[in-house]
Amino acid sequence: MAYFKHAKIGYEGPGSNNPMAFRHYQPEQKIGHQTMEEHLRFSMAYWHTLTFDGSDPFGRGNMLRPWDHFTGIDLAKARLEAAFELLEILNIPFFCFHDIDIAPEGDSLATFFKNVDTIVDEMKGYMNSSGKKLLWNTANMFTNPRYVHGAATTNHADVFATAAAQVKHGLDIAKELNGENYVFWGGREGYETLLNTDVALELDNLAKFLHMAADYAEKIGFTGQLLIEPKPKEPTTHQYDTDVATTVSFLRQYHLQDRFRLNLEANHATLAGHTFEHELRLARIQGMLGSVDANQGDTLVGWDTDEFPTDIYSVTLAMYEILKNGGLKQGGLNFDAKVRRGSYHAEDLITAHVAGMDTFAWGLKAANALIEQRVLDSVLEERYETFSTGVGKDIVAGKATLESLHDYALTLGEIENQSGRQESLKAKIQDVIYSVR
Ligand code: XUL
Ligand code: CO
Repeated sequence: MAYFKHAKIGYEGPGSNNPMAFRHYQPEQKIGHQTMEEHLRFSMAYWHTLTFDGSDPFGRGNMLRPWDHFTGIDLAKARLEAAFELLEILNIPFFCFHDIDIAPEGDSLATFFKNVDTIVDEMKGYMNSSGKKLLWNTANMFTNPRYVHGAATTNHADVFATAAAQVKHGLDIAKELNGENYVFWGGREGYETLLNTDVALELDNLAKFLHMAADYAEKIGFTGQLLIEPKPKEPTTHQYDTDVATTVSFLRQYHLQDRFRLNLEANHATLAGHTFEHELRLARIQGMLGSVDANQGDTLVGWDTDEFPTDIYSVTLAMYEILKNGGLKQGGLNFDAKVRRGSYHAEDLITAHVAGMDTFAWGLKAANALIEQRVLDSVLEERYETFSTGVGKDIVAGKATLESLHDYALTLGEIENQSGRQESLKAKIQDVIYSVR
């Protein structure tokens, strides 16, 4: 059965007025040494696209999907079919899911795992016939009421054990489906108040949990990357994996830094008070950039709106960091993004992805031009020039001491600083963005 009566989206170029066509995304187009498809590795998020019904704290679901007349495992099978139709129409090579997105939980953990396995079996068939791949899967350890106080950071050992069971099952699925990554987003791994929380025990337990997961992945020969997705708040007030800096320091403290990398989401960065590119930069320079959840937040509100990414300026700077990282490698660009409650037509699911894919394709072209023209590299070279000779070179080489610098400083006259030229740089970036259009 065809849920979407639409042919595969084609490229029409920047002059097109058709929302069902790409202006920038041409999978085969070479940018540098790789094609756009190889650079971008787009992925569709099952939860926002196949299961989200538009509900918010003030209103019930308003998105009636063409598969919604089914229930239970039949609904799960219908969604699966629709998912692979959408991947085909959009020419998206990867997808991501949580265990509870793909199958009903039933009334016990054993039934849930059985339901998931039934769908995974069918999923494998669709994957084999379509060539679509799993970017990552994950265990949802935040929706079921048992996780009210956390999963790996719960106060209840039986909840911890149940979470461990879900992750074991998730890693088995990742291995079975040849997933390129496996993600840990700490849904309720954080706390509301210190008054009832043993932070030290919870952090130690979280580290133990992650070591167990990495040990098991190794044992079963799962070769995908294990990724942690930082987020500062929502649902808990104080999430343990607040941002890149906090998460990397946690990983180092518990000797997990060689076993995990990071999955970075734009809206999580802005919730943490950072730009998307800041988080990407910090991960990149530490060799920790694993994959990306491509979306954007509304900076006027303080929650995770998960909008489709359409901000070309931010996306260009994000693609700049990704290219400077040497690409995403096993990672990809997963649209962890949902259509607005007002965009409730099934067709909006297609146009939203087209908009996001096109923004990233355009951003890729612009970022590549920024690198080829050495726009920012030459700024850095000039701006930090004093560290390439004399006393600066000694500082960088670790040869200077407080005493040697004291003696040197006393010989100095007035120091002449240069302008940072931020405004003209921003204007230059706009020039480059519009020149590659
Ligand atoms: C929540 C979020 C999740 C993770 C996977 O904010 O981003 O969807 O990406 O659990
Ligand atoms: Co995410």
